[in-house]
Amino acid sequence: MSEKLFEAMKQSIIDGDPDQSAALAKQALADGMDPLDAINQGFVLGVNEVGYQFGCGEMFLPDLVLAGEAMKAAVAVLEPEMARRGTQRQMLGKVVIGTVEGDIHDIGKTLVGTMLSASGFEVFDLGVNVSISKFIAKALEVNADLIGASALLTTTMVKQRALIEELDAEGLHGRIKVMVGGAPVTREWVKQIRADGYSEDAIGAVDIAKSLVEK
Ligand code: B12
Repeated sequence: MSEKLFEAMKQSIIDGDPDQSAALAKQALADGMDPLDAINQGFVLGVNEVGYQFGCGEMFLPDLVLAGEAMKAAVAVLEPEMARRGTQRQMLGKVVIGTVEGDIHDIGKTLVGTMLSASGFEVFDLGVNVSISKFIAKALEVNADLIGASALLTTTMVKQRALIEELDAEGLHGRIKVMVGGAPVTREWVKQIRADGYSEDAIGAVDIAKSLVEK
């Protein structure tokens, strides 16, 4: 039965239909489905398909915009349940998270923030298009353990490196650890820029964050 629902979820994103994606998200919750399964096995497949077709020149910017809106509508329905399911309530650490300057993709970053906060981290989400100075100022203000920097464009990934270089220059790297993520980020890149942690999804981000605060 879930297979049919997952397929409909994928299709609602490809169709760029926020009413349909939100309705399917509500149906998933009513059926008792884990909201993360709905995201990872349903909606994200649609987003990947649209991204692929956009890359091939078979879909265009308006399709990307609509797919993004449909994805956000579904996530908005699922997020409260994701947060509610987070059982661990002790404070694990503080994380400042945001999408780097020049980049306005926020769906993945917000998911990571939600999962971290559901898992017991105190999360300060600075939104999108976040400058390096803003990341660092907030991290110092709240005495953060970690900064999470998201980048979805090959042109903005370089800001992740610049953030680490600035923390190094100010003697703060070590006290404040950096985890990075976003579709174009590879392990090779993570090694190259000497980031402290990386994950390709929101569940992995929680594991990485936990291991970094324990170190
Ligand atoms: C939706 C979308 C948009 C929407 C964004 C809406 C929004 N509010 O976010 C809009 C329409 C605005 C958009 C705009 C653009 N986009 Co766009 N977009 C996408 C698309 C289809 C999906 C992204 C997404 O939401 N994925 C779903 C989430 C759940 O996945 P995620 O973001 O990867 O996040 C997960 C992981 O990466 C990880 N993660 C993410 N962040 C972090 C952070 C940390 C710390 C950690 C540990 C983990 C982590 O965990 C997340 C959860 O599992 C992608 C294609 C793709 N498959 O990625 C293209 C894509 C990213 N876009 C692309 C492009 C080119 C653009 C534009 C430049 C188009 C244009 N000509 O204007 C603009 C750029 C605007 C800007 N300055 O930022 C390209 C990038 C190519 C490249 N290599 O640089 C892509 C890959 C499409 C393609 N195939 O060409 N886009």
